[in-house]
Amino acid sequence: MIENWQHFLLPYQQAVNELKVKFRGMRKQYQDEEQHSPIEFVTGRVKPVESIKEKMVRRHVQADRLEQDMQDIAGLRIMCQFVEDIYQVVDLLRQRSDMTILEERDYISNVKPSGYRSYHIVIEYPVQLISGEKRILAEIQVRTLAMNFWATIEHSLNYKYQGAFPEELSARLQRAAEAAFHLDNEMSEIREEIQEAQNLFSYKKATQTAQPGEDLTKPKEQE
Ligand code: 0O2
Ligand code: 0O2
Repeated sequence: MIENWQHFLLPYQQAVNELKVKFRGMRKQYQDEEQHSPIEFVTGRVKPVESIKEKMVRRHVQADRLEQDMQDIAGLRIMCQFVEDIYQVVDLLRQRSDMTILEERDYISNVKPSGYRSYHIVIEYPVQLISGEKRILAEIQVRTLAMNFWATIEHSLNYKYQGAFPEELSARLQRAAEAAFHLDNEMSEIREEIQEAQNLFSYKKATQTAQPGEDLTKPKEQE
């Protein structure tokens, strides 16, 4: 068994922190170039020790295989406005030289029986420790805001019912998942119009906060 969890999890925490900064930096770059960002927001967490232990039992993972066999000890979530943005984010991740993609699971084309949709990417990511480099696994979940809304609610209910949903609730959740996906499709249909409105809104906001004489065509200095 792992004796010092804090020590074991330290590189995972470092990876989550670094990746959050990197993915949020990508959003900033799009904003700086006044382009639509495929990344709306980013969250991250290290799996709590109790959840790791529970998953070890459920998935029959031996302690000495934990690093290789549990891929989501470090977990990142990238939320997008549109389904198209998800695939753009995936392409951006494929091009990066600071991580290696080991696995991709497309639960958008292959919806889970629960109704769950998201695009999962498992990466190998090198963290620099005082003892040298350590390559750890991390799972990145890329999803729309609607997919995230559904998954967050279903996850809380799952916690209450321990996965054994009453049939009626399970059917309702599946219908809600379809409704969320319908919403995503509708938003995709009017995507160009939404993006035009968003550009107009950010331009208006910039002109309202601009100092007299400030040239809005020049990029703003870093805050
Ligand atoms: P801002 O300015 O609020 O956007 P940290 O690492 O401390 O920054 P932490 O504690 O890891 O953040 O929190 P978490 O839960 O991982 O991420 C929270 C971030 O997601 C916050 O951004 C929230 O604002 C952002 N967030 C959560 N829900 C939404 C949402 O529905 N829409 C948008 N656009 N953002 C959301 P920041 O970086 O703290 O800064
Ligand atoms: P957390 O941190 O509580 O979210 P398994 O974990 O055995 O189900 P596996 O092979 O590890 O499956 O990976 P999978 O299924 O690709 O991804 C697991 C993670 O995806 C889960 O993590 C959830 O975050 C998310 N997920 C997968 N299916 C569902 C679902 O039906 N509903 C919701 N809300 N989320 C889902 P964990 O382990 O639950 O951890």
